[in-house]
Amino acid sequence: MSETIGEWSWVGESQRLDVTVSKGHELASLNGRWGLPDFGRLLDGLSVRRLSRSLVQGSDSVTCELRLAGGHHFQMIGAFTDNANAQGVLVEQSLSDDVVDGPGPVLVPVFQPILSLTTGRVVGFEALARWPEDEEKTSNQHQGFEDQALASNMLIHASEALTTWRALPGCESIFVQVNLTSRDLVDDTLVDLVSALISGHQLGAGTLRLELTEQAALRDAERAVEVATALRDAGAALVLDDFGSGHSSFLWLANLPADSLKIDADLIAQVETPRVKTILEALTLLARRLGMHTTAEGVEDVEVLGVLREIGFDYVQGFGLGHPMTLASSAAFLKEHAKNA
Ligand code: G
Ligand code: MN
Repeated sequence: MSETIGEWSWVGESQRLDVTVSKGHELASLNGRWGLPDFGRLLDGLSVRRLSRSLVQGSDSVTCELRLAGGHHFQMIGAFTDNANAQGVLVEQSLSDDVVDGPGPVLVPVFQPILSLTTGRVVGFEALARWPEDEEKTSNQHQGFEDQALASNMLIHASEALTTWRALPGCESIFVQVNLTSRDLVDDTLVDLVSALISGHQLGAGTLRLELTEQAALRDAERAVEVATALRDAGAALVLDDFGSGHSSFLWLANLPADSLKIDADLIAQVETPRVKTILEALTLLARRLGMHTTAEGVEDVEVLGVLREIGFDYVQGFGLGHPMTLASSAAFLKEHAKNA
């Protein structure tokens, strides 16, 4: 289980580490403004070296696993905001570079490309969780592990992926979409984590996007809208996922300040049926009038791209355009696509 337990910032000039841990937390002893040698006294030997390497000769991103002398593990995650200063969050859980050891099976984040129907270029990716030792299972079948740990881990990995992609030529405004569940929305640490990731990695406004379904509102609709609004205020964009099937109502669309609408794959599969085409035309028009972008998901057949463009969709996503892929493959995919565009 991972949990955001506080925030940190590093001021290079004065070599000070400011740590704020939530009140009453057992790691609250880390609270304060520290010089590295003093903070180091709280840590085991290897951690001290790791910490000073991350902060003193640090590069862009900080992901530093630390162990207190007493045995507690936590992670300092964040990024440099300029040459000397860095900030981020403290997470209680162990993460490694690409593979996350959570409770249960090992999770690997993968990224599925989202393309613009106007330019044919990759405009963003949806981050998806995969459990490689169990290829057949999807995230839904791991519901037991779908807790804050999954959302936090995916948000952290997605933010790091963004910093990798946007360094590539022509990819400065690329976005990433992370799925959130109703449980994630009621977790008090979510807004803090999103906010810290956006400021720590200096992510452009709206480049970290959160996908929500109306299921997120089933527990407490008022609270869901409140948290969603706070996430948006923190600089994240909101995407209504799976719209047009299951849990998706016009009331939810009316109340949620969403930036983008993702139309369910089951509707897209029937795009060539006249009734469905009419519904999709009305939906894309409605979205545009509400100032929202639209994405057609589950596009397996590139032959329908012309019809989808004609209907008025902005973006497309699906196996026909690109399967979910590892971060390394996604960077190669981006380079290839920039060439072909
Ligand atoms: O609920 P959500 O829309 O987030 O679901 C995304 C899931 O859909 C992922 O598991 C992804 O692998 C899968 N997916 C993405 N594109 C396609 C596609 O073209 N066809 C099918 N069958 N599944 C897809
Ligand atoms: Mn989704």
